[in-house]
Amino acid sequence: MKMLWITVAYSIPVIVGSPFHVHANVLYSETFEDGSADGIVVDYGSLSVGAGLNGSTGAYVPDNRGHHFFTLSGIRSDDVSIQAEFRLDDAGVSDFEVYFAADDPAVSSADWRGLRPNNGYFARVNPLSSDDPLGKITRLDGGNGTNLIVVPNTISAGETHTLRVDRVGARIDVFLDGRPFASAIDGTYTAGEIEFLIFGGGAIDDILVTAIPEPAMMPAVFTLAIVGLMQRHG
Ligand SMILES: [Ca+2]
Ligand SMILES: [Ca+2]
Repeated sequence: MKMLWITVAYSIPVIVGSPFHVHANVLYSETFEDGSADGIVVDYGSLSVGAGLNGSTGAYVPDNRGHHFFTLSGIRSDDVSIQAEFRLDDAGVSDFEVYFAADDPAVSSADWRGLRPNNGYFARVNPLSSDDPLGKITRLDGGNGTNLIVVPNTISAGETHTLRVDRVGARIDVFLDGRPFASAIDGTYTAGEIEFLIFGGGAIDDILVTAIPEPAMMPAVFTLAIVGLMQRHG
């Protein structure tokens, strides 16, 4: 009887994560279609809900071409997938960065650098023609950046793209328009905030953060196989 109980207990998470509850793992979602940027704290700059990307009616749009930082309030960044559509408008200087496992200095500053996280990571993608033409996954330690990987950028200003960062344990995988863009292994920071930077004008839309199931919850088939073996030999 005890072995049957184990079977039920370890199978439940898999049943819950089945297509019957496809939205159970959404931690944050914002399409800006309701005209309101919900759950967002602007750390630096000023953004408003404006014309959407890909024909939608709302997106988050910087009010000028300077630096803009914002945080998804209270959303965890361990074992998550962070996705957003973006468009950059300045072919020469634009940046788009997704920060994760990042701290929030929470210190007022007249300079955008004073509000950038001191510790954590960011994934960056820029127009190919920009002054910083490399895509990166960078770790920040006390404000100092160490590039974990640099890759060539492929995008142009004025285009809409999707950046996705998957962070599970120490593994970081970045996808551009669904294709692998850059990957790194670094477990220095595992917890912290999710923040976005946009510079040089543009727009951000369809932000989606989903929890990636813990690897221990994945192998239900193996659990059942092991229990089956236990029962067979029991
Ligand atoms: Ca909204
Ligand atoms: Ca939208």
